[in-house]
Amino acid sequence: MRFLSKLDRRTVMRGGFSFGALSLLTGCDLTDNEPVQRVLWNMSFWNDRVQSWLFSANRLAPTYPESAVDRVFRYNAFYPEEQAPRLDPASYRLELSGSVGNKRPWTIERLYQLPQASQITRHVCVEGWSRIGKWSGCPLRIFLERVEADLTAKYVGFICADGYYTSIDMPTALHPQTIMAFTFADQVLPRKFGYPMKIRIPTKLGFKNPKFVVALSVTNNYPGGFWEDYGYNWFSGS
Ligand SMILES: Nc1nc2c(c(=O)[nH]1)N[C@H]1C(S)=C(S)[C@@H](COP(=O)(O)O)O[C@H]1N2
Ligand SMILES: [Mo]
Repeated sequence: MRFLSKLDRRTVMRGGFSFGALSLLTGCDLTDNEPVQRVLWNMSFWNDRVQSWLFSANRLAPTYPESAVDRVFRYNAFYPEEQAPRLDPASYRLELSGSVGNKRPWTIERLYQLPQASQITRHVCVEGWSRIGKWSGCPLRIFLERVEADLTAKYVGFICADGYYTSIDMPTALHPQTIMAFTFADQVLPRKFGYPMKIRIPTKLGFKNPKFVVALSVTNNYPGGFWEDYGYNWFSGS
C-alpha cells in the first residue's frame, strides 16, 4: 500500500518506468508534454483502482493506548492557524446533497445526539510528520444510514468552510474507523482542528481528513479535492 502510494510522478520519471524512448522521439520536455501528462494521470487513476482493490473494508488502522497520545498536536492547513475559520455554533448547518433520501440540514445539537465512538489513532501528513491523537464522534456509516444515503454510490464528497474540499470512496466512508469527529482530546473540537466537525479517517493520509466540514454529498461523479486536483494521489491510503 505504502509503496504503491509513492508511485507518483517523480518515481515514475526516475524509476523502473522509462520514458526515455518517448523523449528521444519527441525531443521535448517530458513534464510539459500533454500526452505524457495524460499517461501519468491515467497511471495515478490506475493506481487508485489497485489501492482500492487492496483496501480491505474491515482492516483496521492501528490504535494506541492513552499513554501514546502526543501532548502537543500539530496544526496544518493551506494557511496559518490564526486564519482558521470561526464557525458560529448557532447558525452552523451541515448541508446534504446528492443521493441522500433526507436532505434536511443538520444543526450541531442534532449531530451531538448521534451515537458516538472514540479512537486513538495516528494522523499521517504527506509532508512527512505524524501525531497520535484522540478523536470522538459519530461513525460516518451510521450517519449515512440515518440520512438514507445511497450506499452503492461511488463517492462521498466534503466541502469545508475555508474553501477546502476532498472526497473518498464509499468503502472508506463505511469503514468502522471513519468518523465525524466532534471532540479532540476529550474536549470540543478546537477551532484550528476543525470546529465543529472534521472527518477523521485513520486509513487515509491527513489531507483526506477535512476540517470545518459544512457540506456532504453522495455521488457517482468524481468530486476530486483541493490537493488531489493539483496531482496528489486521490486514494492516498496510509
Ligand atoms: N478544511 C481543511 N481541512 C484540511 C486541511 C485544510 O487546509 N483545510 N488540510 C489537511 C491537511 S494537509 C492536514 S495534514 C490536516 C491537518 O489537520 P490538523 O490541523 O488537525 O493536524 O488537515 C487536513 N484537512
Ligand atoms: Mo497534510
